Amino acid sequence: MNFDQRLQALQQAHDQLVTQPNEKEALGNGIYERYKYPVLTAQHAPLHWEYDLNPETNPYLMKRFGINAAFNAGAIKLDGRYLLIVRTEGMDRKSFFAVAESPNGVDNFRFWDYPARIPETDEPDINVYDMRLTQHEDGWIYGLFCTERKDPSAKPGDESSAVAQCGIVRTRDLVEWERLPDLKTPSPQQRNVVLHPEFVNGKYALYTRPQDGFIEAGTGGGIGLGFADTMEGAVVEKEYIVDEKRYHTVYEVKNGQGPAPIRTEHGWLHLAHGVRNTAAGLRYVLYMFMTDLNDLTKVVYKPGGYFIAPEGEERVGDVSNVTFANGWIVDEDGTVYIYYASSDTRMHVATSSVDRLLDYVMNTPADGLRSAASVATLTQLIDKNKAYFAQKKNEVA
Ligand code: M1P
Repeated sequence: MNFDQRLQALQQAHDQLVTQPNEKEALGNGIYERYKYPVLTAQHAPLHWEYDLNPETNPYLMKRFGINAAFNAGAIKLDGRYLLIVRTEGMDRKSFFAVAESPNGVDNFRFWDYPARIPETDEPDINVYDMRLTQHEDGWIYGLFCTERKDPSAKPGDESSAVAQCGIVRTRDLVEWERLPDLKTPSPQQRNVVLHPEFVNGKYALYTRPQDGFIEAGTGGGIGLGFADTMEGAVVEKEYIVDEKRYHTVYEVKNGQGPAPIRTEHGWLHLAHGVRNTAAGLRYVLYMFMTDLNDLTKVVYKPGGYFIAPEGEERVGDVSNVTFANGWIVDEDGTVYIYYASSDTRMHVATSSVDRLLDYVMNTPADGLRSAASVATLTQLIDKNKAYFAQKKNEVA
């Protein structure tokens, strides 16, 4: 195959992938429907990112800058376009942000021509990832993300220890980005920090995830909430734990807020991830809860167990057995597009509606925290169903 033939074949394969119509699963679980194909993968990266397309300087048409994964995307709808700000990871392991756009939210996602150009602070970021976008009532769109740098106190020879903190940018259009100082909190490290969309008593409210070390939440952990007077040098003096990690649950090791919560008439709907330990390593699943409209520290509903867990091919990837979500979009008609990543490798979508998510969160039994409580909950449901069918039978007789 010569250069031109190879280029044509690559273009054809790329076009086919990017324009592949997606299909909603037929039955689902009543809460949401998954879609058949991932919405974004490393293979969605434009050819002009990965290849030097000049036959004189790249006669073998080989990859010059390989993309390894496209995952953990923040999401927003702007001017009728569904936009994801994707954690795009090169083969060199560095993540960067890139925007992908779709006309309908479920397929035809295409990356913009250039990755996002995120300015740095005086202390350069080594790795950046997992941006949460919040359209704040102050008029700005904020992007809060994890900025990772080598731990200055790492012992000689330790090339793994890192410090994770919350980087902050703001924009109006996802094209021009203004970098603000990193968030300051009382915790040694932070990941999964998310800005609440409304002021609370005139202050910015931020969900945090206090943690002692880079991986371990340690004595920290739980989803915290703190308040800052400004985002131009944001400082959270105190973190209130809203949703703590707990023994023998799907969030026993650590948890973290997903995207910014959705305001509903009953309360704020939250999507989060929870992590448990297994003999095969950590397992990341998504779960939901609701907080009080007037008191963000108060969890008013919390269904037991997971909302989305990795299934089928989703179970395998660079970091297997992981689902992670930091973006969702609510449409004008109440449809909710839940963007979730699987195994630190690719992006998927599941759709639901605000009404269905409210029903799920408000009417699903809570985790009873003991096997006997699960049996009691199940028995109650079976009794209810039996009584219902007995009554129907009587009505017919
Ligand atoms: O590898 C799974 C996830 O691990 C981290 O999440 P958390 O801080 O909650 O443990 C992040 O690196 C995340 O990007 C990644 O998907």
